[in-house]
Amino acid sequence: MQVKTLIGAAAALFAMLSAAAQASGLAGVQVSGCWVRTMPATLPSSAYFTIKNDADKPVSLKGVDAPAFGMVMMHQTQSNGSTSRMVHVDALDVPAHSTLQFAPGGYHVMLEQPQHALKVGTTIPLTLNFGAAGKLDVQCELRPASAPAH
Ligand SMILES: [Cu+2]
Repeated sequence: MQVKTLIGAAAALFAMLSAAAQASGLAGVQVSGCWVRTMPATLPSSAYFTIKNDADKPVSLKGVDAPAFGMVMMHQTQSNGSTSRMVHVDALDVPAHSTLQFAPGGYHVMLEQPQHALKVGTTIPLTLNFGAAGKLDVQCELRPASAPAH
């Protein structure tokens, strides 16, 4: 079930919203298709993207920064029948030659305390922190709360 969801989300990637690694420690690592489900200011918004690691060594995502928000956390939604809950994620490994999806129903970046009004259709920057390997910046499209998962 979850794999199916991830594949569906992959189909929604925006090639134009991609970031190439600048730091040599992240050569071969790309972040693409970033978008945000934009919620009213009192509710958390969520960011989704795809990390593709074409390098010969694994990388580890240690955290995400979003200057547009006061609080940023990596979460995983875990579903168990009719109930689902969110679990905090400290770090996520992306093995060599593999892809990691942040997608509705799975991994997401929870964004709280927006620092200014969020305008659907515009973009906000996100910075993915891979520890000693370096950081990657990506622009994320603000989509409405009703945006389909894929
Ligand atoms: Cu969450």
